[in-house]
Amino acid sequence: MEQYLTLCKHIIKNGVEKGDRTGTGTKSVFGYQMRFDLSEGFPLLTTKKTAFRLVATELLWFLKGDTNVKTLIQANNHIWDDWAFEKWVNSDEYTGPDMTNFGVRAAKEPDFKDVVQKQMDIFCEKILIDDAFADKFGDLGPVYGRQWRSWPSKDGQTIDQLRNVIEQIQKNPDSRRHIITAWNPAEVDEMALPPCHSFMQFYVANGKLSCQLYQRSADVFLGVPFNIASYALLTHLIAKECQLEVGEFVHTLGDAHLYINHMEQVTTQLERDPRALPQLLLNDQKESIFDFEIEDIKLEGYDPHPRIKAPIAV
Ligand code: DHF
Ligand code: TMP
Repeated sequence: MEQYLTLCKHIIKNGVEKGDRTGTGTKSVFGYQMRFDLSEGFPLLTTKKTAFRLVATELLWFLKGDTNVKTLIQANNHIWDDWAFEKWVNSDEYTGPDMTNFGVRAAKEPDFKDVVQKQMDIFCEKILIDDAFADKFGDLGPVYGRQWRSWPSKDGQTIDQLRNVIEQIQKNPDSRRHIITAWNPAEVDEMALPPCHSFMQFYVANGKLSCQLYQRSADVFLGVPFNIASYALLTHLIAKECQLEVGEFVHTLGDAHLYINHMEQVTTQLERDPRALPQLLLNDQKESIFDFEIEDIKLEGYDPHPRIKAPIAV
């Protein structure tokens, strides 16, 4: 995972200061590529503890075509809460304290952070117990799961891009068209967040499956460690289904940024030495990746440095 640390150093050295949608401020570079040989171990950061359980439950949520945070909250995964919460606090139904720009304000004011957390707890509770509320405010719009599994086509049908790609990898491995895109221009406006990891391609050579991702926007401290692990896991799952070995994960970034309020955390991380990578263990009894549950995915030998907390820009 040296490559990840090299990316951080590259942004610190060459990044330009740039404002951004969230009002936080970043240091940013445009265009960067990393390659991870998946046969060398599972690329989960060792220089800070990264919650693989959250990566895996999020990926299973995408694979099932789900777009409602209710399923994630039931799995005790809260990484998408803020973007559903935002819809609720901006709606007429919300009657609590003013939540304008709650993300930026919570990152700056500890007292306000507590106020947000209280409303967030109420929100999560309502999502879990009230189906109508969850249908209305838990759904993030036509995000990843919807586009991967049921991209709406012109004739009113839907396209299962993931199933089609798996079938083509099996039938026609040399094809140069193993593509899945989450970027649907007709629906971007309806999404809580337009897809960051937007476009992927698979490639088969020498009995190995590789994957390349184009990520248009990359929060290098918080999002990228999750994104690397998520696509590595996806590549392992598809390789297993297609009886192939794993090759490389090629990660291509568009706007690669470090948020200004993550700089101290990044510096801490850069002082640490990377450790041996863990190994991924997948349940061999499961025939299809569409049947995978969290119990079927295990990681062995993960011995990271401690977690480093950082505020997320909403
Ligand atoms: N917005 C921004 N600004 N950056 C992101 O990385 C991002 N990622 C999203 C949605 N919106 C985003 C979806 N993925 C965390 C990681 C990935 C993720 C969302 C959130 C995160 O907060 N990770 C923390 C805490 C994890 C935990 O709860 O234990 C971490 O320290 O890794
Ligand atoms: P943007 O839509 O203005 O680009 O903001 C999205 C932010 O979220 C940006 O900092 C990138 C980050 N992000 C990731 O890095 N990885 C992800 O998987 C997701 C969903 C978001």
